[in-house]
Amino acid sequence: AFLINVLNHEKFLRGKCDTHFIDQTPELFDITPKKDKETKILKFIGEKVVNEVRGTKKDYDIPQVPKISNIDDLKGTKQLLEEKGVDGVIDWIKNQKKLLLTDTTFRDAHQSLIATRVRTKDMIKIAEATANYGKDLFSIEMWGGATYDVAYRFLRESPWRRLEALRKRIPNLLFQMLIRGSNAVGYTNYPDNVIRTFIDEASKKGIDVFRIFDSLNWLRGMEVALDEVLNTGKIAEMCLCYTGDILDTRRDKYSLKYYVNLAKDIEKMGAHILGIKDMAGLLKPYAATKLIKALKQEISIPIHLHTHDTSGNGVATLLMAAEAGVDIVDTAFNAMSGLTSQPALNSIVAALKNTDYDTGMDLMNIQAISNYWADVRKVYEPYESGLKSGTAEIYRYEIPGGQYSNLRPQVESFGMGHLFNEIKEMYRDVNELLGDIVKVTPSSKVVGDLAIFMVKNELTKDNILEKGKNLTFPDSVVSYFKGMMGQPVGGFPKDLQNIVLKGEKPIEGRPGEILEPADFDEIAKKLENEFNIEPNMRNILSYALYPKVYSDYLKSLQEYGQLSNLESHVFFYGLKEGEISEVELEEGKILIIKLVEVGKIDDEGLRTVVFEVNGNRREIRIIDKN
Ligand code: 3PY
Ligand code: ZN
Repeated sequence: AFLINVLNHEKFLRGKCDTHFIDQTPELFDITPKKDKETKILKFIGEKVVNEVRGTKKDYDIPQVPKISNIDDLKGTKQLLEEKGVDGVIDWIKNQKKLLLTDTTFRDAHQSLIATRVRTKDMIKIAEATANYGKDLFSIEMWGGATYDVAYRFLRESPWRRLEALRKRIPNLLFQMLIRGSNAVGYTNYPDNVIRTFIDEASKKGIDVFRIFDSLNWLRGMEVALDEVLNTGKIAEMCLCYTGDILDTRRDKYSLKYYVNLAKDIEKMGAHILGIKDMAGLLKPYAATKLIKALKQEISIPIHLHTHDTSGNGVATLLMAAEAGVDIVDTAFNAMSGLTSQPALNSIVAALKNTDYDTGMDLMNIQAISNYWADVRKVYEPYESGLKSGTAEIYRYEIPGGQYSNLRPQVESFGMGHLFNEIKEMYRDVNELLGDIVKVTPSSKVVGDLAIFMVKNELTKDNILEKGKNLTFPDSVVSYFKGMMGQPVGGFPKDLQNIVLKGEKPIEGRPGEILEPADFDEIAKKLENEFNIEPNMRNILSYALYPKVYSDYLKSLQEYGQLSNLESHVFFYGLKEGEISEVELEEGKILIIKLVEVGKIDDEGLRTVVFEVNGNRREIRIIDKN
């Protein structure tokens, strides 16, 4: 706090302090922890207002949270797991005629529609209503995938706190997470001790269903994660990732037979549920019938279908799958569904009313939840992809939902927006060059990175072997060819592998076998010494998974404090002059912050931002960086 006072002091900011400055300025010692937190938050808002938003903030409706009661009486799938164990849950699933639903609004829906930006605060507000009105759901997917990274990196909040906060408010439903096999919630293979400890800790903190996949459908890449989930007594859902088109018999690499064999292996390995992970939304409605029917004859574990609605055929695919006997499907509340997200939950519920598959959910109730999300979504408008309609071109490009909606902004950030169509075509060419691979994080990132790299360097699939000899390929591509993401179906194309690796020898085994275990004690010491935080397994894991991102988050915490209690419109856009917002600093301590005015820039490039906090005037001086 002392340092903050110094840094914010007018004399210091103007560079007018000599060695007596600290001795002669007693107000620097006016430190209380509360004031310190308050100053940090005002500084954060001040910087938004002065340097990022600059008077452009819009008005936002207050999202209406449906009024509910009796949260304590709720009993759902979570209690079933606690009382009857995994076998009890699996038997129960198999005995349901109704179609069971997972809601992905808290995870994949916003990952695919608005770059994973939904903040915990917006989830907390609707959590109790979701527990009540969604009491017939099978599970809530609320963790994993990109959410872990983005929470720290862009939202400056802890994913562990999200898990804890939602668990407290949704005591009745299974919580589900997506784990990328040996890549955990990252983009690269991690040592086995990181994978195991991460799963262990996630399970203790409230994850019940672990959806495990490998980005190349390489079973060995899922072994460690599966084994650890089985140790925890939670539910192991192992995936086959769906690519290609089983209706097109000319494409025989990923045929019906391929998937059936893979599913049988997954069942043999001990998975409790088979996940069909259709990350790009390529499973056409009639293909769903064919696939589910065949699988139902060959395996006896329940089947959980995940798809994306990128083509607009998603609801049809789910209905055909239901008809063919699928047990559980992924959907998102309507306001967060469609396009690159999951098919629409409310619409599926309506479609199945008065049929054998009736989900039992109340349409008016779930409408209220969707309405809430419709208002929340407006705050995240800058993160929307701009896609306005479903597109059948996804069958040509096979780009996963989240990547498809992110690709244009990514390409534009390289100044290559005008080459967007070329890059999509190149994505297809790269897939062919690599021998037609499964494309999902992180293998999809390899294909995307290589496509952009090739367009940038004027490489084509015909000249890459010649022209690529003298080029250094992107890190993800090198790592892929080294075997550090596992082994693709059918192996690597050897000639391209030689060009990329330039003589380095690839590995053939499981990367986790050669990676040094992470040294948790060492990390603990580092956290203590460098960041002055008390280490626990959660923050040790965050450092092990994302050292740079997590360190930056801790630095942000030191500078601005906890920002998770700010309203999202304030977190993203600050306040307008005259606008008031409440922030709960800590349990029961509320700050009512009003932005009074932003002063004119002075000779030295500073602006005084005037606030009223609980009626007291506060001024914060901010350097105008523009
Ligand atoms: C993820 O890995 O985050 C995905 O959602 C892949 O589809
Ligand atoms: Zn998905």
